[in-house]
Amino acid sequence: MKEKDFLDFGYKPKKNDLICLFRIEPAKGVSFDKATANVALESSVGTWTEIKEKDYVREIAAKVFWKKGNYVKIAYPARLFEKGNVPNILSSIAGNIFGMKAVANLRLEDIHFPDSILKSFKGPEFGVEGIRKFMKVYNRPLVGTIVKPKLGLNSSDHAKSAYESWMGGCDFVKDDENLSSQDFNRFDIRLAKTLKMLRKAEKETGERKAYLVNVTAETNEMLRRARLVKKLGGRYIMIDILTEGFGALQTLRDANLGLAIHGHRAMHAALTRNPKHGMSMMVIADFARLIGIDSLHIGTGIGKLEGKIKDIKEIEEEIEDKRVKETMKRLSQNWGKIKPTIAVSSGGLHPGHVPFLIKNLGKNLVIQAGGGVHGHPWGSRAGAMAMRQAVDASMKKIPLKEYAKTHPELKAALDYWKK
Ligand code: CAP
Ligand code: MG
Repeated sequence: MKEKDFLDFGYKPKKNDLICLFRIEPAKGVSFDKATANVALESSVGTWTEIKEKDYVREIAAKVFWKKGNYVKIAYPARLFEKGNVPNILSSIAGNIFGMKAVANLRLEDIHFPDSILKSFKGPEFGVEGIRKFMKVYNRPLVGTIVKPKLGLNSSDHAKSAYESWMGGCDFVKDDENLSSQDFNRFDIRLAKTLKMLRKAEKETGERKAYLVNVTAETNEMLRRARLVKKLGGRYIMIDILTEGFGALQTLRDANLGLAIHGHRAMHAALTRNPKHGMSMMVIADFARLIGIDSLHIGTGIGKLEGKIKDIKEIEEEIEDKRVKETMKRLSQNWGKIKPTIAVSSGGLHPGHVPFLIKNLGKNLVIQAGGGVHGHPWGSRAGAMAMRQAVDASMKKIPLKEYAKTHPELKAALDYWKK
C-alpha cells in the first residue's frame, strides 16, 4: 500500500472501529498529510516501503478520516487488535509512531473504544457506587491521606500514623508510591500492623476505614502481596499503574480477589507533560478504567503539581460518566457496562484547597492530602480533622473562614497554610 492509501477523508467510521485523536506536527519539509499517513501506516499494517499486501490485509488498514488544524482522527478496524490485551493495543496506537522522523511532534489525545473491545475487559469491580457502599459514605467526597514521610518510617510508626489519620477523620490511608518492602518497613509486617490499627480505628470511630497498601512489585510478588491483603481481611490495595505496567495490572484485576484497586500514576508526566508529544492523561485514564482501577489519581488543578482544572474536569467525566461527549481534545464514549472509576485529587493539597476542588470536581471525588495532613502544626490527627472539617463546611456551603471560628483545627491549618 502507498502512503496515500491510508488517507480517506470520505470514510465514515464503522461501529467496530477504534478511533484515535492525535495532534500531529510534521517534520520540517514533510507535508501534514504525509506525516499523518505515516502515523496511520506504522500503527496498522504498513511499513517504510511499499509492500504488495493481499486484499484482506488492505481491508484492515487504518484510515485517516478527519483533520482540523493539527488534529486528526484515525479509524482502526477492531480486528487489528487482540481482544482483552492492552499492551497489544498500545504497541500499535502508541508504539513506534512517536519516534518516526516524519513527525516533529505527535501526541495521542484520546481513544474511542468500540463495543467489541470494551466487552473484552472487566472494568472496575466496585466502581463509584461500590466504593461508597463499602465505605458507607454517600454524600460527600472521601478524604484520604498518604503516610508521610513517604519513606523511612518503620512499620510500627507507619501503623500509628495511619491510626492517627483515621481517628482524625480520614476514610482512606494509603502508602506512598515508592514505599514497597524496604528493609526499614517490610510489606508483610506493615500490612499486619496497619490493618490491626484500622480495626481499632473503626471500632473507636464507628466509621468504615480503608488501608490502601502498595502492592507494586515484580508480578508474582505483586499477586502474593495482594492475596495476603485478602487473607488478612483488607479491602483495598494500591498500585503504581505505569511503573507496574498495564499487562501486570490486567493480571491483578483478572485475579478477581474482591479487593478495590487504587491507581497511582507515578511516571505519568514523562508521557503526558509535553502538550505536543507523548500521550494525554486522558488516554492513561481510559486504560485504567477499562482494565479495572476503582480510584485513580487525575490531578488537582491547584497545589504543587502541573495540570489545568479544565483538563482535569474532562478526565473526571471520562472516568466517572457512562456517556462521554466529544470536546476539542476528547472523543465520545459510551462505556456500556464498564463501571466508573472514582477520581482522586492528590498532590500539594491542604484544607484551604477543598472548596475549590468540590466546586470544580463535585462530590464524587477522593481528596487526598499527605503534607496537608501530617504537616499540620498540631500533628496528623488535627490535620485529618481539619480536612474533614473543610469537606463538611464546603458541603454545607459555609465559607472555611466562617467554619474555622468554631473549628480550631481548621483555623490552625488555614493560618498555617495562608495562600
Ligand atoms: C501526595 C502524593 C502523591 C501525589 C502524586 C505525593 O502527597 O502522595 O504521590 O499526589 O501526584 O507523594 O506527592 P502530598 P498525582 O499531599 O504531600 O503532596 O496525584 O498528580 O499523580
Ligand atoms: Mg506520593
